[in-house]
Amino acid sequence: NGYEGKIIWFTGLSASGKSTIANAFSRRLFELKKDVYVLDGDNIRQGLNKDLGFGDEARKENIRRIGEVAKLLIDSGQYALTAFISPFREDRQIVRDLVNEGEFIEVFVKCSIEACEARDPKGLYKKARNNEIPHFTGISSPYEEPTEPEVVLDSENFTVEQCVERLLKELNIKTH
Ligand code: GGZ
Repeated sequence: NGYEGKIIWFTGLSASGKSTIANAFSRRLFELKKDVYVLDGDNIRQGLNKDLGFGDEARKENIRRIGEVAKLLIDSGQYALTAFISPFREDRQIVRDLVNEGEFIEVFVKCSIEACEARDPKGLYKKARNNEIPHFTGISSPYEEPTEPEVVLDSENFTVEQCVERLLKELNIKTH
């Protein structure tokens, strides 16, 4: 391959659409013959990071390890798409500093807490409101919005397909 690997780092609230958009984007990149891999809760928090919970320190370590894995993927020439809340600015900056300039693309999946809570696909917001889940992002644990993300995707007002097309444009990926 052409060794054009990058980290595409999706950040946003639970139920904002990070995983859905990352997976749709990865299918599009695959069709365009790019080497791509998606890291998300399903393959990381169930495996490598299953020893980690959701306190501030655990989230920090979660993001640090994911950053190191994503860096290995770009070393192998892949697009590493990561879909984690990654609520702390400092932790996202640490990952940015791990790789070369231009190899870390921060994508803020922007969706209001009200809309995320209305979606509530797994019933987690409801549980968090009932104090059944401690430190829940947006309710009892902070989410620090990116101040200078490379891309902002408004997942509240645009479809997954529109967000994917927007990303291809923003990243200057040729589709022909
Ligand atoms: C936030 C939690 C929590 C708490 C479990 N706070 O919507 P989901 O279910 O599928 O995605 C959320 C996921 C968040 O894990 P991340 O690794 O992305 O978080 S972080 O980057 O902050 O480390 C949610 C579920 O795990 N979940 N408990 N307390 N989300």
